[in-house]
Amino acid sequence: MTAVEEKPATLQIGQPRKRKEDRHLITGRTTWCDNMVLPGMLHLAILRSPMAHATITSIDTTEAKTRPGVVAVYTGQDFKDTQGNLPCAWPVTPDMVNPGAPSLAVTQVNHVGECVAVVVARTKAAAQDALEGIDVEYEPLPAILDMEDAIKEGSPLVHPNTASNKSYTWAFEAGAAGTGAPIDDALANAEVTVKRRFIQQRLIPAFMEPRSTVVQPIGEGVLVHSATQIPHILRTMLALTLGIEEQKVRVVAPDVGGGFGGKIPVTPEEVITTLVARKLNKPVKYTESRSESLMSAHHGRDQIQDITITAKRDGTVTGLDVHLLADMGAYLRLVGPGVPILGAFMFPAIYKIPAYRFVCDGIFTTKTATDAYRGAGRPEATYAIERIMDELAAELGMDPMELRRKNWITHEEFPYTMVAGLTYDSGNYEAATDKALELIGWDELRAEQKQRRESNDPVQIGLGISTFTEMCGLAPSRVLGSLAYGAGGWESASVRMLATGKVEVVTGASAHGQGHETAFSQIVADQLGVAFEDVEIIHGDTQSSPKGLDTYGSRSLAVGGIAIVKATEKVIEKARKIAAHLLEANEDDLDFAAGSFSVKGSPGSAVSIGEVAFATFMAHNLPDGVEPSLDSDAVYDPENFSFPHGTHLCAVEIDTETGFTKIRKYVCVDDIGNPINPMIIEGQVHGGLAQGIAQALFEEAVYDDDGNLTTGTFVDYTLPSAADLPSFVTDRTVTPSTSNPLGVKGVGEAGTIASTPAVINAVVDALRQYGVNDIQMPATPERVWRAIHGGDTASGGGGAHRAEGGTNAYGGASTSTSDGANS
Ligand code: MCN
Repeated sequence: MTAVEEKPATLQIGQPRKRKEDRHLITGRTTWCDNMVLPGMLHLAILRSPMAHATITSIDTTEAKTRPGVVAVYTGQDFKDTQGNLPCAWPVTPDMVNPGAPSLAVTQVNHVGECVAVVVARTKAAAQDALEGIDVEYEPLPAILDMEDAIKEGSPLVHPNTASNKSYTWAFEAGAAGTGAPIDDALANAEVTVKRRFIQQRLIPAFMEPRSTVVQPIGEGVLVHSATQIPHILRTMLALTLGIEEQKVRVVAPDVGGGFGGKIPVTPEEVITTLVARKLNKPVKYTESRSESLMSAHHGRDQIQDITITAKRDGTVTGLDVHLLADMGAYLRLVGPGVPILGAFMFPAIYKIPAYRFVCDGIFTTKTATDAYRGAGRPEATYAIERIMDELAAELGMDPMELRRKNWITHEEFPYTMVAGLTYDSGNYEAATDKALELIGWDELRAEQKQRRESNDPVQIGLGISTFTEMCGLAPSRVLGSLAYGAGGWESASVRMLATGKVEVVTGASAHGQGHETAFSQIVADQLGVAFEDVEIIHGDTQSSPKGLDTYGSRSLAVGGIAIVKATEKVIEKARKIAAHLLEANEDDLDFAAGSFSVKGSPGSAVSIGEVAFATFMAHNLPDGVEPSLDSDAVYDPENFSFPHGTHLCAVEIDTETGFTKIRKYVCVDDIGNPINPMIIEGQVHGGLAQGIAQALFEEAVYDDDGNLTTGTFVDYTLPSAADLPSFVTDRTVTPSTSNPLGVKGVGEAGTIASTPAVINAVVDALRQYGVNDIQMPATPERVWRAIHGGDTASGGGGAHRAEGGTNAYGGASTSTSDGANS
């Protein structure tokens, strides 16, 4: 038992370990899909619809077929019997209308950018050039862009096979447990009522690596490499959609450069590449251009929110009534219909609201389909409730923080069952808020605000609050089942001790920038008492990791991480049996600490888990009936969601002469339970903040009246850069989750969910003195200027929100805003 190299075990959980995966990501010594070159590989280019809505009357591919290097040209007609429909796994109501979504249009196009024909050629350039040789004739149909118009009697239909442009109505109504308070009573008897319409503009998940797929036919099956968040789900869905036996489909998500939800669906491009590769029996690669990505990869948000809050004069909230119109775009994507429904559980947020109603209509328009985008339904809900709490405070003449304190769940009241049905296991809103107020210097800022108002300073200050919570760690399978979601919420793990004491861990989570290899290694190192460096995390390949439900909904730690804990516990139990045998002791007399089994009371009599692994490999001296392997599997189905929360405070300076908004200070105190890796957490929060602030101030997908995306490049779709953002002050309180053994809550979406209302509340706070009580996002300088100087605050979107001359409004002080190396 000496072949094992012993390393001192140190406590890893809670340490800011540098990310293991970054060396190869940063140096490019890695596999991105588009880097792959296979013998005989062909390249695919896609002709996309220039029309928002049209009948395809003819497609002539003759000339394209004669172009140099071209191997084949296909249209929807070629695959009309084999392509099936793209899967939608979330039929939110039994009568939800799903008109079907072909990957390659056959008779009609329903949004600009829809796939119409493909060229397969020996080089990418040849394929791209030959697209010009395809002649498509379209008979235009009316573009349908406005959700309210789309559901008016007599509106033209997006899909000829549906009776209306409404896909579904999902409704929920409840009075808080024991109160039975109906919302209609709350509305009828309210002392104070505040109504607002908030518009969640359409956003584009602009991941760093464009989508890319390489498909290699192997016998009757396929090996699919794809820049996807969901290799396991993609495998099952490709099998079901294309009728390939599932065991013959292997999906690999190699290193994936970000997703933010944008790589969740099964995409038309993945299906088309698979169809073409099988038809030609050759490996085929497709990588989208950035313009294709912005136009055709799914979009996020796009909701009209009508929200009414009722309260007593003393500020006690008595009811909340929410009606959403949610733009599905032209088709239902994998989880698109369910995204706004996730929000249904989050509108009541942290407040004890006795009566609640939520109704959501999912609407078809002739725009790119929508689906999950970082936060998926929860940023929208958080925005609406946190904005309307400020409006209620203004109506009552009350301090907005005081109103929140009056209505939130106090820390003694946990666990607390919300009116929307969720039971929040733990939280301490008071602690996070007190810390945030102190960090930002709230009272001083209020004093300065007063002074600037009185002196009519051209630069005015606004202060914004977001005391948010969210549900993540998706999700208990039975809850998903009750919501008609088409999969479970479990996650799997395998932990294998090798002969040399090193450890291989297979996880069903599929990282695309989150640093799982590092955080999961930290957990395993502490559990087994082995060195952090001795743990290898294997993921993202359905052959080596056959069971999994992938990465989204900030679930990988709170679900996948716990599966790993459970598997290590089983390994330790087995090791204990073998150790007892080796030490000639009773199992119950052994202690296990820091990777070593020792006999209680005689610490000199000990054996390390590495030695046990070696003994297991040798198998010369194992207890009777014990198999010679030291490994175990676990599948963990969480008992509850996790509920991160926090207080985000934002101070903005508004130049009343230019309308430019500068974030003077942004402070967030997040509570995500026990931290595994504070450095990763910090990165996740920074990236999340950048995306949430981007919604507030910068980004909007804009369509013209004909349904063309006019923000189809990064010149027009104004993604902020680091120079556009301030240095963030981040801190934490720790209130462990009581629903999982690590006490952890997710962090991957928190910054995005919390930050948008904090910023807009600050902007409105600065503008309230001019009679302004709302501003349409993104709050561009033009919109802010119009709000101050009188006029329409809804127009003026899509414009750049940059400091003049492109200089950094933050004096070059911006820190990194990335989530990690590849986000
Ligand atoms: N973590 C931790 N301690 C905690 C909570 C989390 O150390 N108490 C670590 C985890 O171990 C993990 C990371 O933080 O390394 C994020 O964990 P988690 O909250 O479980 O989220 P997921 O890993 O499931 O990631 C999904 C989440 C989502 S839904 C989006 S969208 C998003 C995000 O992660 N997209 C991202 N962060 C992203 N980061 C990058 N770089 N790129 C994306 O596309």
